[in-house]
Amino acid sequence: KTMNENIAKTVSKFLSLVLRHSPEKIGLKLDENGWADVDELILKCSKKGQKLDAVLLDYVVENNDKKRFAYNEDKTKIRASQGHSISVELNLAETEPLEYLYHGTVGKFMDNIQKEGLKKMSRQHVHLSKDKETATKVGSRRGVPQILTVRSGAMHRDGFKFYLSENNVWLTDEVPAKYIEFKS
Ligand code: HQG
Repeated sequence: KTMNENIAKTVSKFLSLVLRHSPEKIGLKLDENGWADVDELILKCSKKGQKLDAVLLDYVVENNDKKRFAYNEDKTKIRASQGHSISVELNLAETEPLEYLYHGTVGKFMDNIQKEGLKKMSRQHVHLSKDKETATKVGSRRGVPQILTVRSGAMHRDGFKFYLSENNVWLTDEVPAKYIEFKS
């Protein structure tokens, strides 16, 4: 990996922390829609040891592997496109899902998921992927991946709502166990 990519990854992790979970760590305020002021973010990151300027921030927003962050139209504000644990209103449009979506997890959670379905846990939504490859990557973060197939079309017909984040992660409030196929 090039030096640039390593720096960009470090910055991405730091931004995930402050824009999704703990803005107070650097004394940053997010508005109710999760937006931070760009100049304030740059200043407060730099003060707290994460060197950052407008060029580097642009680079991270543009080249981030999952497009985790997005600017507003005039680039005065920035937010995480999904993955928050703090409560923010992203105002995502409800979107009709594909017939099947996928969730990557690990074996130790399977008993619980079979009993109570997929829950948001510490985040604002359950995260689902449009293909098994992506779900496999998500599951691999925690160990040997187990891929669950979610009958999202049936859920939608039964009244469950789905949202598509700006970076193409499917989000929903919960997935009851009866909509999950445990053999993939
Ligand atoms: C599991 C990454 C027990 C769930 C990825 C998961 C994703 C349960 C863990 C995004 C459960 C929660 C989110 C239940 C769910 N009992 N365990 N009832 N229901 N679980 O990190 O989906 O790189 O909050 O299977 O790409 O792993 O951060 O969710 O293993 O999009 O941008 O509880 O994070 O994106 O873990 O990952 P997480 P996730 P970023």
